[in-house]
Amino acid sequence: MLFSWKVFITLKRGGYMIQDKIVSLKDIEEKKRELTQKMEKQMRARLESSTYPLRALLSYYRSAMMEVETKFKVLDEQFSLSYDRNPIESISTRLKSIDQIYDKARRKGIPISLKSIEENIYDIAGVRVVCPFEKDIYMLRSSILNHDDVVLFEERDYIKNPKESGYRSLHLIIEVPIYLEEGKRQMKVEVQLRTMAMDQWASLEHRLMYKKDLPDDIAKDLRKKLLECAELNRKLDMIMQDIKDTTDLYLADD
Ligand code: 0O2
Repeated sequence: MLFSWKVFITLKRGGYMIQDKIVSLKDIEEKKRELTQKMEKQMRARLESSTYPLRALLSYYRSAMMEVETKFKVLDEQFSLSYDRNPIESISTRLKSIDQIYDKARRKGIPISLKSIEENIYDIAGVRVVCPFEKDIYMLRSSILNHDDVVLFEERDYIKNPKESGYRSLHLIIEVPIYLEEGKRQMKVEVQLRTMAMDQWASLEHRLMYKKDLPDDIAKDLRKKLLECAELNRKLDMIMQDIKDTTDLYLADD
């Protein structure tokens, strides 16, 4: 469709000239699309440059997480060669999302800045190691802390001192170096070490109750049941460890 359009053109020397021009609707649509694309590109560039430092920090955490995961995989490999058994059942990793980081910063009442996030939030990068037996957890703890590039920053032993909920796991916050173009950088990684029974309990409890808002009476009843399950799991771990120790003794005598 064609129609006549009065176009105002700003001349370099100032003033206006009115010019009759025949413009098609297709041309207008094309121009509109070009302008939208240009604006989107500019907005994306602005957004990317403003979030770059945070994305860079997350990528450092991801690298540190990979380093720690590899360290555990190597320990597992070496242990399996020496003792014909794997002390690690599974390893999983997770990086907190930007939203989760902001939520935690708000919850802890710390300023939302890169510096304060890095200084105050220790579980941005997480590595979860699930072991068959409780003694494997402490063996792996000693082995990883023996690495001369690993520094223990904080330790919470929720196996010896379970949480009120019944939650059990060994939490280590360790610092490991990552090597960047501009040099070495120490990064914190949270390691959660658990047995299969502890992991099963924590995964189900996480889905059912953890940080959920339930009516008080129902929550109280469910918490009691989950505590009973945690106790059953503790006994299960104890018996399994006992069976393992006995078979080891028997095999050693053989
Ligand atoms: P996700 O998604 O598993 O990472 P906070 O994170 O502030 O609540 P804090 O003091 O920083 O707690 O650390 P804490 O309590 O030593 O360990 C937090 C992590 O341990 C949680 O991470 C859970 O993974 C796990 N955890 C702690 N308590 C419980 C519990 O009662 N039940 C279950 N299922 N898991 C628990 P996130 O970030 O909350 O979750």
